[in-house]
Amino acid sequence: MRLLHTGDWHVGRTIRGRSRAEEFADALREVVGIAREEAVDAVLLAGDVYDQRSPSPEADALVFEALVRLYEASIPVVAIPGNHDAASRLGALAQLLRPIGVVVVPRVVPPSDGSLVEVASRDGSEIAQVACLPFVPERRFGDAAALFRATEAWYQSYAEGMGRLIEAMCEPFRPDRVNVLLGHLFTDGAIPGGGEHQITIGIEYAVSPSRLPATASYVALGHVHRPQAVRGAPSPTRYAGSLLQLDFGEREQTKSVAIVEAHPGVPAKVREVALSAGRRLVDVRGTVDEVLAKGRGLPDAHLRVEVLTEGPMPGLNDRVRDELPNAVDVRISYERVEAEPAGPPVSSLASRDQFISFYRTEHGVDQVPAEVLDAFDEVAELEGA
Ligand SMILES: [Mn+2]
Repeated sequence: MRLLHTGDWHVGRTIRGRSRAEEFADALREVVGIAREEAVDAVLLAGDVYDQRSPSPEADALVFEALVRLYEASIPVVAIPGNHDAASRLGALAQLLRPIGVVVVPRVVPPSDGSLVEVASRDGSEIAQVACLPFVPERRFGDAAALFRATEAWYQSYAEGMGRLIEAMCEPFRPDRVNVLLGHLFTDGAIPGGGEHQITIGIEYAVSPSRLPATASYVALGHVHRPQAVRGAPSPTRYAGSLLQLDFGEREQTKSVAIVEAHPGVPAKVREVALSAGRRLVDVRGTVDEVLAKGRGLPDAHLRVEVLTEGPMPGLNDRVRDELPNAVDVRISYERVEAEPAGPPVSSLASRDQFISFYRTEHGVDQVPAEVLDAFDEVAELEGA
């Protein structure tokens, strides 16, 4: 059978406060299109469906539309929450989603209580059993472990416990089935994409790839935003990566979905299908003229602009933003002059001299530009200072 593995949609994510709804709509349409063209038997959605625990109605509409389109194409979906999703919210939605072929396993439960999801191929010749392992926050690990016959060894570390949890979740794997583990977790050695929350990417959360099941046909992971195969795992294992370049750490990454050809008793074969939807995130650096020229040549990208100048240039930030409407981040950079040896305490100065002292330290310059001082005087006058 053939499966499409995607995850880390993060629908609702903005970039420096700007909506990316159109990009999400395009990217989700592209994913649904690939699922149809490839005639996949199911979609595996590996968590972080939403960016926020309380998503906006707009984000909901985008996700619901994608799920309904898959239903119309008779493509079932198996989904788990990631660390960004509210498991309880997805759990409530699960009831509504079930009749349209979307099975959500919102929290860690033993296989006999619903975490092992069966999906048949269209022709009925093969059956996949998907062991669903939602993200387990460290503080909740005890609750998850308590559902199994956890021994003391489980509690030695998160990684060790997760290894045992994975083992228990995959225990029902059978050689006559396509066995899949669907999880949202961080494996040791994975290269972060840059848009993840750092706190959940770290050594204490890292599960050794060797703890992933050897009996799996395929392991479909979410959490890391750079699409990649996981080295050192006993079965074919991948992070699908995110849907869009979510932050500047993810610039230059081609996003993709994985098409998984799986049959019982053999390791799956995996193909990456690149996504073209969504704008690129691009760094632009140089003098004012350089950044404006480069930026005008990239009208479809979200730009992070760094302007190199000799010193502070009031109004430059606004000018760059005016001329490059797609600049989402503008910084002015110049070399800072070494701070002067301390004079009298700033608090003993008149407000104008306090401001001059502040400005010189803050901007690392000797002279406060005349127009800035004029502006200060104007404000000071209004304030009656
Ligand atoms: Mn994520």
